Amino acid sequence: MKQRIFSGVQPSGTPTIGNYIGAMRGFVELQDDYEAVYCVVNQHAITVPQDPKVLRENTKSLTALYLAMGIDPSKSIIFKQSDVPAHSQAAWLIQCNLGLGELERMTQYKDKAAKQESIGAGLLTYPALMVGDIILYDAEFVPVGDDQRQHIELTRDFVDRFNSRFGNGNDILVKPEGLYPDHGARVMSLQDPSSKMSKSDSNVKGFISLLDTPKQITKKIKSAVTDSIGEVNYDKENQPAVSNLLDIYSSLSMRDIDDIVSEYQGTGYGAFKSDLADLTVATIEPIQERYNQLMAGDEVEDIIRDGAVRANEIASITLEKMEKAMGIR
Ligand code: AQP
Repeated sequence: MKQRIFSGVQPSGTPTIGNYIGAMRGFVELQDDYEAVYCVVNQHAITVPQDPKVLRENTKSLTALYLAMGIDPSKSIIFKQSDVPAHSQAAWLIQCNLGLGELERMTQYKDKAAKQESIGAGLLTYPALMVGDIILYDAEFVPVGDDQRQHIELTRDFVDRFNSRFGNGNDILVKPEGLYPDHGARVMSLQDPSSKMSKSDSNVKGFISLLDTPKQITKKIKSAVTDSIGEVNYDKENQPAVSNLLDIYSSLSMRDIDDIVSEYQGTGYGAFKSDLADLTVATIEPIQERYNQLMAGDEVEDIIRDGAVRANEIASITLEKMEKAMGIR
C-alpha cells in the first residue's frame, strides 16, 4: 500500500508563484508515488475577515487551479475542508490538548495578528485545525513551504502527546514529517525581499498570482526591486532581492543557480528580468488555459462533491478513534 500525504492551500486570494513553487507544484509530482489528499482549506481562510462571495469564488477557483496544474482526481482526493465536519470536530479535541503558550509562540499568528485591527480567537487557535487536517488522514508526509515548519513540529509534538496520554501503549495517531522543496521553499515579495510573498499582500506588485495576465507578470517582474550593485549574484545577505529572483528563476527552469549567474555576468538586470518574465509566463500560461476550460464547465463541482465523500470516509474513522480514546464516544 502507498504511504499517504496531505496538504492544503487557503482560498484567501489567488495562489502566487510562491505557493506554486513552495508547495503546489510538488503536489502534482507526488501524486504518483503517494496516496495524496489535497484540501482547499476554506476554514483557515476565515481566521481573517473575508468577503463571503469572494471566498466562495476563490474556493472554486483554487480547486480548478489544482486540477489545471495536473492534480488528477482519479489518483488524488481533492476536497473542500468545510465539506468534512471531522476537521472542526477534531480541532476542538486538539485545542483541549494544546497549551496556550504553544499557540502564542507560532510566528504565523504573530505576523498575521500584527496586520489586524482586531484579532479573532481563530487566528490563535487555527494551528489546532491544521493539526487536525493532517492527522485525520493518517498522513505520513506533508508537502509544504518553509513557513509551515513550526506547524508541522506542533503536529508532531501533539501526536506524541496524544498517543502517550490516550494510547495505552498503542499509537492511535500517525506522526507526520514535512516535505520541503530544495529551492523556493520561501519565495519572497518582489517589492520587499525581507517579507514572504503572500497572496493576501495588500501591495499586489509584491506577488505574481497564477491568474495574472502575461502583461501583468512582465510588468511586476520588471518593476521588482533590486539593488545598486548591478550584477546578477546569489548573495542573500547583500543582494536579497536579486537572490530571490534567482531562486524563482532556478525553481521554474530547474537550472542550477551558478549556471544562471554565469549566463548573466556583465549584462545588468534588464536581460535577466526579461528572461525571468518570459519563463514565468511560459510556466503559467498552460495552467491558465486549462483553468479557463474548467471554470466554463461543471466538472469542478462534481469533483468537489466526490472528494467530500472520499475524504469523509477516511476522516470520520480517525475522529471516532480520537473520541473513543478521550472518552467522549
Ligand atoms: N512565499 C512562499 N514561498 C514558498 N511557499 C509558500 N507557501 C506560502 N507562501 C509561500 C506555501 O504554500 C502553501 C499554501 O499556503 P497557504 O495558502 O495555506 O497559507 P500561507 O502559507 O499563509 O500562504 P500565503 O500565500 O501567505 O497566504 P495568506 O496571504 O492568506 O497568508 C503552504 O505549503 C505554504 O508553505
